Amino acid sequence: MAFQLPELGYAYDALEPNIDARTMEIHHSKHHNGYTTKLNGAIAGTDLEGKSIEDILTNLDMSNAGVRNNGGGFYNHSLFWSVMNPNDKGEISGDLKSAIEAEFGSIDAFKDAFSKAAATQFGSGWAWLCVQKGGKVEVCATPNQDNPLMPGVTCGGTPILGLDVWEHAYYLNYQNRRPDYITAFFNVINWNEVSKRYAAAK
Ligand code: MN3
Repeated sequence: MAFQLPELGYAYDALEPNIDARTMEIHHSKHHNGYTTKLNGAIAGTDLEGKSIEDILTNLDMSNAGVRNNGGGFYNHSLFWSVMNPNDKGEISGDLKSAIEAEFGSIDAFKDAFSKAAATQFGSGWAWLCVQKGGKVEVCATPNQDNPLMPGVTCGGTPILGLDVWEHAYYLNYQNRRPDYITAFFNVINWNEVSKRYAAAK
């Protein structure tokens, strides 16, 4: 069974004014769709066909550029859409809140660290909140479509929150103002989903 482009679960304009509808439509129906199609092409007829995306990325041969770029793109965007929701934002609470406070000292300090990682990733890439076995959380960033599941990526554990900082994610509305886009992202994070992913991964 080939990988399918996941649905957003909300309308393209649902994240306005934080993320505009045109950006969401192009990002999902063109960019993410392209990664999905190319991933399917890259694994067709190989022993990766039929494996889960997590399995493929965790055991990836990093010299396999087709699967690295498109498998990363497929997984990263699927996570990204799921951790945003205009109707079900929730709050940072429970075990996740405790883990964040233990690592960063406060929620505000975590937001600063995440925003800094997103703002200082040079060129295209992603900022992450990851969780290691045992529940310790970490903020980091990766270039291009790499992510923390991939071998040798110096960024620990399972990603539970990700922010796309490629220009295609924000340029129509924010142009060069990446920091404004990062600030707006915090208005639409679905903390209930992030908490669920924390509980599953720790
Ligand atoms: Mn993208």
